[in-house]
Amino acid sequence: MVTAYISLGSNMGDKEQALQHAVQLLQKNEYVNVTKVSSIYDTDPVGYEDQDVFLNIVIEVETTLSAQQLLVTCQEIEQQLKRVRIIRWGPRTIDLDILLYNHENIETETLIVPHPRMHERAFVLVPLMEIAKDAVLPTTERTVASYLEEVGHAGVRVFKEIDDVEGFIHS
Ligand code: A4P
Ligand code: MG
Repeated sequence: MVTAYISLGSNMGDKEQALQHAVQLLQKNEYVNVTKVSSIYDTDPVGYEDQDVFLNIVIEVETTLSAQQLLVTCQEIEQQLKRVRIIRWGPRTIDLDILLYNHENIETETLIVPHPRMHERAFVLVPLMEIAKDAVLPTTERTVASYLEEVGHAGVRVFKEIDDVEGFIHS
């Protein structure tokens, strides 16, 4: 059993419902237990200018899946939610990125962990800080807190506080 952190982002359609649905699907997986959920944050888009604001969360999971299997599981959830999206909302309902997996450095064709852009993104660092303030990136042994100090909170606002995983899933 290992601990991993996953970032979820949505900027189309019912964003909050997309986040909730994705976490529900992860929790339903018999090899994954969602142990923490951050608050929901309202975040200015990073990278591409011309798009709607995002809602972002970070979750903690305990899992017996390998990192590669966890990636496939996340991609299946993206596909499952995308199906709804193609009919009604257009692209990018939900994006799931593996941030950290058991303090491992992973670099394969399909998976890089820690996520290569996480340390420069406030929309990842702010929610991660909330649920894992002592987490350390295995690449540099620097804490999430130290990266967040550098990056700052600009463009990231609390949208809704979340009390616990079950409350979020069933809200
Ligand atoms: N991949 C490699 N490493 C990982 C990992 N650690 N986790 C590969 C997940 N996937 C990983 O991803 C492309 C490929 O990355 C996958 O096939 C996988 O094998 P994708 O999700 O299909 O494509 P994408 O979402 O366009 O790319 P990516 O890299 O996820 O985009 P970013 O860089 O994450 O940017 N602004 C705000 N405020 N909030 C956001 O959530 N998100 C993005 C997406 C941009 N701006 C944003 C937000
Ligand atoms: Mg992605």
